[in-house]
Amino acid sequence: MQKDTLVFNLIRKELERQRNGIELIASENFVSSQVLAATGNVMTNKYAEGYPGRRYYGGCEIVDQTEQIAIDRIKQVFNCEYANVQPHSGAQANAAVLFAVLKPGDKILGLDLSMGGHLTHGSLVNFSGKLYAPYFYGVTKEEGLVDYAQLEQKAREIKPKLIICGASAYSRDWDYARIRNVANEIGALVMADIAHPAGLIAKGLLNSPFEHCHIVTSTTHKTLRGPRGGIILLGKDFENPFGQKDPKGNIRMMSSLIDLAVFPGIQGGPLEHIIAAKAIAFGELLSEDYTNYAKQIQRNAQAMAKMFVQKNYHIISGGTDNHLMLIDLRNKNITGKKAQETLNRAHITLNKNAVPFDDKSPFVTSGIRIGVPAITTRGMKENHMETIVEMLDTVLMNIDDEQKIKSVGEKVNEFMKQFILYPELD
Ligand code: DSN
Repeated sequence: MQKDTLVFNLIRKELERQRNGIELIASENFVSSQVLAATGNVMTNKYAEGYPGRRYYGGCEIVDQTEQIAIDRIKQVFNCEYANVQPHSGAQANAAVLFAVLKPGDKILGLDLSMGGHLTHGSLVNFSGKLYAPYFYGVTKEEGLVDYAQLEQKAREIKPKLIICGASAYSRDWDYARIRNVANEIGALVMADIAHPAGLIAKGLLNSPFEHCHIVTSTTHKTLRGPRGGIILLGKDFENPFGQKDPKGNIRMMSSLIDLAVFPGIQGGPLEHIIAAKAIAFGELLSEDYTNYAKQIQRNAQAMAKMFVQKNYHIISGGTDNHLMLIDLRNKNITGKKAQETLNRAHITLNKNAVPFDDKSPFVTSGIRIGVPAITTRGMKENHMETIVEMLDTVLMNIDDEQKIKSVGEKVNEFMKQFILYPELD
């Protein structure tokens, strides 16, 4: 077979783009070289429907071992009783949980997408809003904090079967205990989607949902710094409250319902090469290096937020507890779309984002979301945050000056040379 230079050249260009630019997309990161190497391995050839020790195909004795290592390590990371490492993504992890605990038409209550929520928490354009009956809580207009009073009021009024917490553009910690209290009152289950802050939770830098939330899901590629994928976790396994029984007539445990929901419920063969890469990444999470990394994320985010505030940028909620911040650009008279597109030309990558109570469409938006996990992986510290804020501000304050934008782009490329990425690929 002839080497496909067309596609390999594009992969090479993407490597150069990642090396030369400043990556501020809050949901992206750079995996370690060993995780990267493992994402392209021969386990991609293997069918392994089922779970370790109980597969529908022969020849699974080796992938059984990598999958079991991934399960054991992530359980150790979060000190939890159960893990399913097969979801192909965070969306699949959430789909499996909803499939396990709900029937079509059941009510769910999640954070509104336009207030910082996730697509799979009931958005009307997503399966979660089409198959189930979605209701939403938001954030307060004044402080931009989760409106727990509204959540409680809606929970009591609507009586959803599942309350979902977790966000994709929210910079503050969560009060999981308060959500569990109202869930207990109305007999609902609580699912926490910790895709964004998972790495900080793993290291005890943010509240842990495990004590209070029945089910926890996450992606593996954001702060957890693994390959793209999802996981489902239970702090403590429990008998399913719907009375579902196994063929012997015993009430199934929730872990069993979730396993069945992932496979054969919504997925077929697991991506065993990616599960091997997850196993390696989960091993890294247990290291001292990762602990230092997680602490640096928080320090960098706080340093960056402070500098933006000094330059009169309006950060929703006034600051950050985690790895990201959401900036409302209306006082600068710039849309999120224009900011994203212009910064992109200066090799600074981030995404436009709706801000709470936004008056612009999701394609335009009034804000930008900025995250520091990727630049922290590149080796940046608090002093580098100052340089980045300066460069970003120069672009935004000279948004129609192509010469200035080009010159910031050149500075970005020069600045990034000191942060070596994947030297083994040269
Ligand atoms: N789309 C992902 C994000 O960027 O946050 C998850 O919602």
